[in-house]
Amino acid sequence: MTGIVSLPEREYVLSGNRACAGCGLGIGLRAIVKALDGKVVMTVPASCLTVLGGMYPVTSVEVPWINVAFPSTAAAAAGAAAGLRALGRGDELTVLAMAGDGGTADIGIQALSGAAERNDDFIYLCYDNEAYMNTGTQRSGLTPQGALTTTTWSGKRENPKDMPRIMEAHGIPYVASTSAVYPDDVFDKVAKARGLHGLRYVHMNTPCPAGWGFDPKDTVRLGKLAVQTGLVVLYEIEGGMFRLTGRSRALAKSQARTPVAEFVAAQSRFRGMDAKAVAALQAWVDERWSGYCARHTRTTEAG
Ligand SMILES: Cc1ncc(C[n+]2csc(CCOP(=O)(O)OP(=O)(O)O)c2C)c(N)n1
Ligand code: SF4
Ligand SMILES: [Mg+2]
Repeated sequence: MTGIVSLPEREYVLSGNRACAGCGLGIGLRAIVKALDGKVVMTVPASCLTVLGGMYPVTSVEVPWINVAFPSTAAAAAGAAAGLRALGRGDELTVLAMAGDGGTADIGIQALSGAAERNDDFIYLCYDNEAYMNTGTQRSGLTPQGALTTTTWSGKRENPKDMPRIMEAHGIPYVASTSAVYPDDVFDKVAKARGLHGLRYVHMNTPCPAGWGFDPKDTVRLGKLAVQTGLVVLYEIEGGMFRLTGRSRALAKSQARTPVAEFVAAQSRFRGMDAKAVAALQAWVDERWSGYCARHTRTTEAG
């Protein structure tokens, strides 16, 4: 396990990019590219990630990066992986498809599902800031229930899709859930994915001060609070075996989760939620959490 102070010092994401102050995406991206030693070719659709990357002829990221049409991130990555293999460079460079929650769970899911079914050889990383942020905060299939967006004026009514579970159902070799505010957890999971072959899926929760409605100085605090409540869970599934990791693993032992009400109260996107809505969200989190703990226990008991 990598500790936060032992992450490689080499930086591939330069300072002075165009993301908002306090954006969680930059924190996560730095750890991701470090875990790949910069030996990566990325495919990226329209998103805050494109904005962070910058406009030609300048860029803030020192790795090759192909901007692709919104629905085709996974298809482009499959093509890039096949091309590298044909050139005999398949072992030298990892292909990383990286898209937002809208570009993954809604608009890109068809190409992603096809690539997973074929077990194409690349890492797909969804950074989940829980709405279409680049275009001004519209709801996505991963926006949490109760959140106000410009297309859910009275709060979103539905719970988000469980994207890692959808990917697990494809029978791919590796699925992981992480958070950008735990760069060591991000690093370890991407490094592990790098050492495997086939379609590897990593889901990264990414706090967004602009869209969630909190002060940019609180990005890490909010991201950690999401994990502390059990709304975001750190885990990995390898060869069908489910394991909690990092802070979530410690929480499963202590059973000392923070009430979701604390997380809700810290963001203006939830200002429309009444006590009943918060209780419903808590019940949803509790049920999912017991499912995760039960799966983790089954794995540890199986040795
Ligand atoms: C086919 C297509 N539809 C819509 C858009 C407009 N668009 C660009 S970025 C974006 C939001 C992307 O949301 P997400 O994937 O969650 O990434 P985020 O902006 O949150 O980082 C949209 C709707 C587009 N570029 N192409
Ligand atoms: S809108 Fe959110 S995700 Fe996008 S750059 Fe700003 S803080 Fe980051
Ligand atoms: Mg998004």
